[in-house]
Amino acid sequence: MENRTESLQKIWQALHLGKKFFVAGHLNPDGDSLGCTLAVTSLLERLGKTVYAYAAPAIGADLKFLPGLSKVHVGEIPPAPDFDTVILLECSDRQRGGNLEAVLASAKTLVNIDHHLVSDAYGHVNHIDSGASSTAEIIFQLFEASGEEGLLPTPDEATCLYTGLVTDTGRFVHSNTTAEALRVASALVALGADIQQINQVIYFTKSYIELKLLGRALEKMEMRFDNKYSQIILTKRDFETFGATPAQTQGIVSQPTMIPGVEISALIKEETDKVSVNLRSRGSADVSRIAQQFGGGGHARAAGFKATNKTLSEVTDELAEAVQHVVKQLP
Ligand SMILES: [Mn+2]
Repeated sequence: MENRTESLQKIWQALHLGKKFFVAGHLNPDGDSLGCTLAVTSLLERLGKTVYAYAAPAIGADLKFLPGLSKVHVGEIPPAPDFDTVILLECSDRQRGGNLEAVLASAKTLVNIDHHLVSDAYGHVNHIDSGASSTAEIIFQLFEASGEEGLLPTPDEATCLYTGLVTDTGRFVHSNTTAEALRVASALVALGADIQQINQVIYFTKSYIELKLLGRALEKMEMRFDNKYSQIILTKRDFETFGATPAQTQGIVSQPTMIPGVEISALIKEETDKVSVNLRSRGSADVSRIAQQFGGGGHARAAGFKATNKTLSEVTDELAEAVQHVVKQLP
């Protein structure tokens, strides 16, 4: 990346020049994607701009507390888009935002702000900083680069950005928890980010159904390959028993990696039309490579894939074979 300050200045030029903005993150937005969409939308409104904030469905129940969410058009793209400036956040390629081709084509200026390791420079203005913990960290740096105007996030904007930071760093646990990430977090708290609410809603709220499903999952946890591999299989019947959906399994796959010696954990879910798999690694094994063998992807420590033409037992067996191969090579 070119000099960070210069690159942020170019974004500011685009913000000042534009009048009619479209702002969006990626499909099925996470905390970073949605938090940044809301913070940038609010900033643009303060600058007197017309803004169309967009998010593609669905928005997770745990993010519904974010201030300003009612302004976001969920899944609704205007029929004849005529935005002069489009800001895409968190999108490593121009398709990540969903079905936005007409919107992107209408833009005189496309601004791309992202922190993914592999990211296309598809915008007229590109700010891709893979050293940043989150896009929220970059947006805070953008505020700091506002120069004479001295613009800083409002308490609501700070809440949105802190949500992006805390979720992308896994509550300041993942390896992207840098000194800069913590500096930005500290500044956001000083600016009034409502961390009590964020923590309560995102980390200390689970439904009865989710907790019952977690109980079933832990009961069904199996250890294989010298206790280095933990496998949890949730069948259609398990979901039916509690009236749960496969989306209500957040956090389950990470539980077994707390057991000393477990290197890889898999959550295998039998869904109506597919089998989906979440993988976690304690750090020695790269589970994204396993996921890739099955047409999926992700990061070294967190990855996944979906299989549409295989039975639950086929996926389970083929995955175990791939895992065994990796586990054997670990020291
Ligand atoms: Mn992110």
